[in-house]
Amino acid sequence: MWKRAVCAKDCPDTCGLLVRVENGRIVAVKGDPEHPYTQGFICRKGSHFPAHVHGGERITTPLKRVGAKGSGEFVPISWDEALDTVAGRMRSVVAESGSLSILPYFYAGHMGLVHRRCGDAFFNRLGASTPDLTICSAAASAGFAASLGKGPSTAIEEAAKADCIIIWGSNTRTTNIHAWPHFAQARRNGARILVIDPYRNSTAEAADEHFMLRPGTDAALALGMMHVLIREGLVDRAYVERMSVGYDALRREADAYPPERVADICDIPAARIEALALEYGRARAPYIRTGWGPARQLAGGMAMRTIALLPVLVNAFARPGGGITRSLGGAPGNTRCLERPDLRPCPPRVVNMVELGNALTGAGGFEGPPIQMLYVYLSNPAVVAPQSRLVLEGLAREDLFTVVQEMYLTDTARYADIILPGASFLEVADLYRAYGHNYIQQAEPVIPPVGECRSTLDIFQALAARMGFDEPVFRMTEQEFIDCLLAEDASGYLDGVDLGPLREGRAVRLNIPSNPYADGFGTPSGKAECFSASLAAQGLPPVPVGDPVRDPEGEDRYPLECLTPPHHLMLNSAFNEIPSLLAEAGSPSVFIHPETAAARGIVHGDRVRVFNGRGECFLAAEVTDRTRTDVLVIEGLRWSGGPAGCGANQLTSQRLTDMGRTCAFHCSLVDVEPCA
Ligand SMILES: Nc1nc2c(c(=O)[nH]1)N[C@H]1C(S)=C(S)[C@@H](COP(=O)(O)OP(=O)(O)OC[C@H]3O[C@@H](n4cnc5c(=O)[nH]c(N)nc54)[C@H](O)[C@@H]3O)O[C@H]1N2
Ligand SMILES: Nc1nc2c(c(=O)[nH]1)N[C@H]1C(S)=C(S)[C@@H](COP(=O)(O)OP(=O)(O)OC[C@H]3O[C@@H](n4cnc5c(=O)[nH]c(N)nc54)[C@H](O)[C@@H]3O)O[C@H]1N2
Ligand SMILES: [Mo]
Repeated sequence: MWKRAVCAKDCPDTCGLLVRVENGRIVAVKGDPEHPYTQGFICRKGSHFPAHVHGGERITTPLKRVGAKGSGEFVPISWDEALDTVAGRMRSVVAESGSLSILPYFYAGHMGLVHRRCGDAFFNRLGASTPDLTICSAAASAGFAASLGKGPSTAIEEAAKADCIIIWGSNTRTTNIHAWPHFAQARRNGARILVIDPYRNSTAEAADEHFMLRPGTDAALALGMMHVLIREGLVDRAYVERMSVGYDALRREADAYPPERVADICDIPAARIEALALEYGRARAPYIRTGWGPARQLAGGMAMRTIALLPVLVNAFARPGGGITRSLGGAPGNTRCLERPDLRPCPPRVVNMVELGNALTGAGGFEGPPIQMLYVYLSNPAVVAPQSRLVLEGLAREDLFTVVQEMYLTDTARYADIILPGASFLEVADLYRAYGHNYIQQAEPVIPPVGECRSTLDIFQALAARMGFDEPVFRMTEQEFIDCLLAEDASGYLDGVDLGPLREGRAVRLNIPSNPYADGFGTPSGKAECFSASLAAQGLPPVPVGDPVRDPEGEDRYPLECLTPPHHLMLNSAFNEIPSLLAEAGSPSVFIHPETAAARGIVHGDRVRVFNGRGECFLAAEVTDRTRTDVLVIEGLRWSGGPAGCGANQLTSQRLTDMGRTCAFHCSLVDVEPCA
């Protein structure tokens, strides 16, 4: 029998799934052909969900550490002992150091609206520190919002009608695979697909043209395109007058970016910049898909903001198929019923999750009560957070008590004092939104929790009972939270929406326009903001500027930029637990340009050490012209199983981006050498 489900992984597509169950076990997973957006196909990772759920290494009982932190030596204990130990430790930490010395750390291991945020009420009631959820999209959102306002952008399906598609810093064919059929449809109708990315990723391989720019130079490239659009009279002056503010200031800035200057900054020939701008400006329906890549740079907010103004200048929003996409969808309902900030006994202390290394070690001028207890769920910070060496040093602290709720013995779980076995997404009910389309869907458990595993909500409700928290929210069920989200909609996304099909497990289209910018902009002025007073108020340049910002700790010491984008067969650090996928992915490797390799005596297949002042990483050399001479690329986040391994975040820094206070994951200066 095939049961309907929803993929809960952190990917824009949030696929509709069909899951086959035999004798209580999941034996096959495929795409649901009736899902209106994901249309019956799924990624290679998804077809491995049977192994993800039933893998031999899955943790199925609570565990207590018996060896040194990091050693991975644990013994099974009962749930009562595990929960009593955690609650007892919470009480003693609160008594001795205050509740703010407890830090919950979670991100997106499970994207369901209920289970992802069901720890919020608990930690608010406890008065714990609050993690600032900045690790992924904050710079991209902030940059985009400064120009076009908050909220969903152009629906990807629209792009099927475009005649010029620019994929700007997104590896669509790996990270957002259901977008590609729409782009391919446009191509069959004559559109060209242009990719702007510092390396030839799987999307650039399939494109019509690839602009292999220097990392961090997108704002300059966009200003150079504007320069040409203005000079050639391709700007829709009437629209810009009516629907934007500050165009004259932008025009003056763009004046200073003729293609010859931009060519030097971006390392792309002036003639190609000129041609790119003309193709975009003369298109009937120009469409841009920005990924998050350009935002994972120190001036990443500015990069996104500048790119987002291009469609304004040509009024792409007036042409069917034109527009710009960053993020879609939205959480319907009143998410406060889950988050419950009203339960806090004391003012919050917010800890940026990018700066976990500092928070755990007191480095970098970390202020306030030191962290005495770390509670990790739906995240693997030893692998995904920047500057791993510092994170691991913190996790190794003997005086830190660490709880990790996990399905597998990840690098983070190895440092836990107590591990709580988490149920997988196929073992729980939840409501899902997506960030790559405008549908929501509800899923019921396909099988009961494996072994003694428990859902995230179950675990927090059990802990709340032990802590004596008696507010009704700590007795609510999954279904009650889902009902509450759907009943108290503050977003307007449910207006006029028939929720009937939702109860049958089918995807339902939210009330979100496909071309939202046609109706105006969610900025303070209600117009597109070439000049942003709110950026000025934050001390940031109010008008786009094109100066790239490089990793200051590496300047003059390490000559190569290092990018650490997603791997096709992994999802951030997830799927490292599946041996067959790891085998298919091959040894962890680094892309090195042939000239760069030759200059260092490195040949294809050599074991190399990539390093900078923050850390080092041991990988196999993949000598290839898919990257630039000055750029190394490490695709994917691998588990190391120990401190000195292959995790790319050994090399990244905790330095925050210009907007959104997020991580500049693709902005690290490094060097590489052969291993002895
Ligand atoms: N298979 C797979 N799919 C995934 C994920 C995964 O790990 N694996 N992760 C999921 C998550 S959480 C997210 S947020 C999304 C991310 O999806 P993407 O936006 O596709 O990923 P990014 O890491 O932001 O990198 C996108 C591209 O930006 C490029 N890039 C880096 N620096 C620059 C720059 O300065 N300028 C330009 N123009 N490009 C640059 C990188 O080389 C990369 O090709 O994907 C989701 N989907
Ligand atoms: N260098 C570098 N670092 C990056 C990035 C990059 O591009 N480069 N990308 C960044 C981005 S975009 C993001 S979003 C973050 C992601 O950061 P995280 O959200 O921490 O990423 P994951 O690796 O998916 O870790 C989720 C963990 O949750 C567990 N898990 C998954 N599903 C379930 C479940 O149903 N129940 C339970 N109990 N556990 C579950 C998984 O086993 C996994 O260990 O990483 C960031 N880190
Ligand atoms: Mo992400």
